Amino acid sequence: MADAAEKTMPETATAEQELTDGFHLIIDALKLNGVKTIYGVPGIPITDFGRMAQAEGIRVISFRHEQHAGNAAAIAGYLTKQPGICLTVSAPGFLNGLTALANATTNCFPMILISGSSEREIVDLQQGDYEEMDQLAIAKPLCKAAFRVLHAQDIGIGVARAIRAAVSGRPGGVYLDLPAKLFSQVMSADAGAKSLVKVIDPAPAQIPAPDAIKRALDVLKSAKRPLIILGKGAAYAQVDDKIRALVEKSGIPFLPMSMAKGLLPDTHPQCAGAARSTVLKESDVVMLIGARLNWLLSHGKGKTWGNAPKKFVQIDIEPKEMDSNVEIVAPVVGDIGSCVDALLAGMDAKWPTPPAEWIDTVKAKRDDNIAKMAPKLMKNTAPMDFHGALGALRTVIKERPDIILVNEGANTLDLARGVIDMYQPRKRLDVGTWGVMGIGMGFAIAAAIETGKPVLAVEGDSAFGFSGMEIETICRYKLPVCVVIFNNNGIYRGTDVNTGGGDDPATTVFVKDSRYDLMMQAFGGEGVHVTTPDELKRAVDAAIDSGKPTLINAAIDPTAGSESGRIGNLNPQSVVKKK
Ligand SMILES: Cc1ncc(C[n+]2csc(CCOP(=O)(O)OP(=O)(O)O)c2C)c(N)n1
Ligand SMILES: [Mg+2]
Repeated sequence: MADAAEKTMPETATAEQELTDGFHLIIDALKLNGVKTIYGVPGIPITDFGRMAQAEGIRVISFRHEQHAGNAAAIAGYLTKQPGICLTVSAPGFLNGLTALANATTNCFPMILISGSSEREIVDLQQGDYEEMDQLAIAKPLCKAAFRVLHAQDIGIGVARAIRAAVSGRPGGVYLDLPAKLFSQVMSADAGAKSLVKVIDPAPAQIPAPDAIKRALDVLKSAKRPLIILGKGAAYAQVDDKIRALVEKSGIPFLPMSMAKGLLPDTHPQCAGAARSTVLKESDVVMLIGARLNWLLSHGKGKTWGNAPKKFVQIDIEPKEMDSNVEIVAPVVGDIGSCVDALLAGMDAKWPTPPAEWIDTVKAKRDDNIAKMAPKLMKNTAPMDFHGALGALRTVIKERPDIILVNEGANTLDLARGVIDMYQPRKRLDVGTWGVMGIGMGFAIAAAIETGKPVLAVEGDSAFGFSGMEIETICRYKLPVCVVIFNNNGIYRGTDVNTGGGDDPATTVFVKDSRYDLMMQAFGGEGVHVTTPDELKRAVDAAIDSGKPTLINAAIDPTAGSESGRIGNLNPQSVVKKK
């Protein structure tokens, strides 16, 4: 149709008839590429843009702080494999969103931070514009790619580049800088429409080399005590059935990293989650699937990995990941679906199962650890300790495995990860690679919006504080989110005292017995205070049944936690004795 119009009418005449502008071209470019939701905070120069996007059918979720909008976009990207979009105002809003962008990049979540910015001419001469900042330069080192669009006719290409950069190869955060002037730039609607780009095959398959597959299979075949480690890259790939087939065909015990829990159920007979230290120490061949040998796996060496010689096979889309910490004897570079397909194709019907001795060792350790834990999870006392409270939540997830669990804190995180079994892929969302506090409400909001499933956010009282104001957002959008605060009066514990002896509280404690549930009531949500695991279970069940925004203040014994949860060993020590 556009071609026909062009033939009969000179371009100037078309332009007089119908115009478009930056606002609409950005919206059209996003819609053309399937963007359905924008997470952001309004203000100059993007307030009207948000309104127009809403008018054009994009869902625009307004937050109270950009970091949480950014975290929402990031986890939307993880859950959907489409880049999540975060929209911020210039300078301070941009900076608030930047933590989430950097965190997304670190975690390989695809997102695009779109920020309005001030006028280039003034920013570049540093003449003191409203919210002046060279945002592109600041974003660059913290994300996978960063682009700026200066002309309306480049919006289509700019958006396309941002999308492709976010999702292709190893996914990550992308920054898109849109100066205020761009929004009101005008061009002919016809030329504008033609300038838009629909990104074809944004994350193309990357097929592994046949030699690499053969090498990997040879190493696996030679193993006496093999182990598979599943990372959140494996969960992100959304090739759940293939991964399950590979694990089951190989017969190899698997260890899920935190966000890969549920990719295969934690109750699967091959799951070695409850025998983690044994399998890391004693395995001889380890195949990493979408998991990196970073600090979370002690860099693949040292005490955690024991003295048995190890060979590593690694499946990753990023070639630079290989040999990042230790030698990888069989690197398999490609997208996880293609790599798993090729491995499966190379495993014939006679593929040997791992020696029974190894399987028995892993099973014995796992059963033993599970049996040791069981009585701790059944304690129904007040005040609750972490295990008693988590025992109740464990049952909730067992009964309702499609709930999405968001989890942050120190003890609240580490213990929940161990106690709460997951049964379905991508149902556990947590602090990820950095162990960052503050993802809670942003992740919970996006999880509810993107999946339509109920969300249970299990939050340390400190962790919750980082994004707590977003409970208003949860109430405003009437989201089926139940927040449980493990309230132990502080960071790690609520019992520390001021080491200087003054009137100020210790650095790690909060107001004693705070009633976070009353905050929720202030916004019209349900607020419940509980003191026993039974009460906790009843309150969570009621919240999930009703689908109403709910916050449960769960009083936890303030003495129950330990310093830094499970990673206290990372605290530097002073040679000077503690006073
Ligand atoms: C952005 C950020 N700031 C600070 C920290 C350090 N930190 C780690 S855990 C934590 C809070 C732990 O307390 P809480 O959430 O109450 O969990 P608890 O151990 O008490 O269950 C903090 C502040 C962090 N990880 N990230
Ligand atoms: Mg706490």
